[in-house]
Amino acid sequence: MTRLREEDILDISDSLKEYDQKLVNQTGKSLAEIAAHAIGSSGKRIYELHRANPVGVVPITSGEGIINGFSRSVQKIIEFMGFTSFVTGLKDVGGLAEAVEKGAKVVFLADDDHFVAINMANGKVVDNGEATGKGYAAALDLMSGGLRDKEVLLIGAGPVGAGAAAFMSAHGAKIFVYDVNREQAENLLETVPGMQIVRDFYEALPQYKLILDATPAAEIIGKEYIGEDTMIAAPGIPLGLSQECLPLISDRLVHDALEIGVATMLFDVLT
Ligand code: 2YC
Repeated sequence: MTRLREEDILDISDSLKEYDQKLVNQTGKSLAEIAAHAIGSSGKRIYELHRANPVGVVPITSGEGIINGFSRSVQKIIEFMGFTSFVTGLKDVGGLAEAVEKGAKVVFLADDDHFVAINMANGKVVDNGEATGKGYAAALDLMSGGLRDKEVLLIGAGPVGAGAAAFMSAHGAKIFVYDVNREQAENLLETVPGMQIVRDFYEALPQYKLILDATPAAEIIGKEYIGEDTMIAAPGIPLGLSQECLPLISDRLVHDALEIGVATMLFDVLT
């Protein structure tokens, strides 16, 4: 799974307001509304029910260790959603104990292999990959005016792609999936009825206006594939579009390093 770099998350905390406005301009909905749409619930209801319960974020030193700014970015996104949140002073086991002692109802923590939100009250665990996939699919659903009966190219059949496929299938999209690892795409077919596998990526790519790029592959989509009605939701880090695409697609591309995934994790783990 991709490991974020400090530079990927450097300015998240200071730009949440403008990012939220950008999402409203692109999808008609705010970050919180996209997260609520992703899990099919009302953000207001979740907020009313749970805003009093603090959310703890625990820095984890295992594996490649702390990413500067990661815990703080997660905490700021949660705070932006209107919830009380804090980064624990201690790390690892001490941090988890501190979060519980401070009455955290939900705890966020990530090592190199898993990034989860845990509901301490009922034991629910939400994984960042699946939540991110659902959140981005929800954003594409809103940006496109609704995915029902529309063809979508899903690139990547890992945890993020699986989360996206579940949402898009439930919303009536015709999903065509490509994964460089064909077996992974075939495995996903078993849980997503009606989805079809794409054999040749570059032969298929020009045929799709709606694309969900759930891969960590960089620069796989060049500007020759961007039409004036192409819309791309790209949770994958690094971004799959080459730099030359950005001026052509700017307001029809949804892409961030943490925001949509964390917002969806929070609402999902509280419902
Ligand atoms: O600072 C810390 O607590 C580190 N242990 C955090 C490591 C996060 C590693 N995972 C990632 O960078 C990304 C996630 C944001 C989603 C998938 N990989």
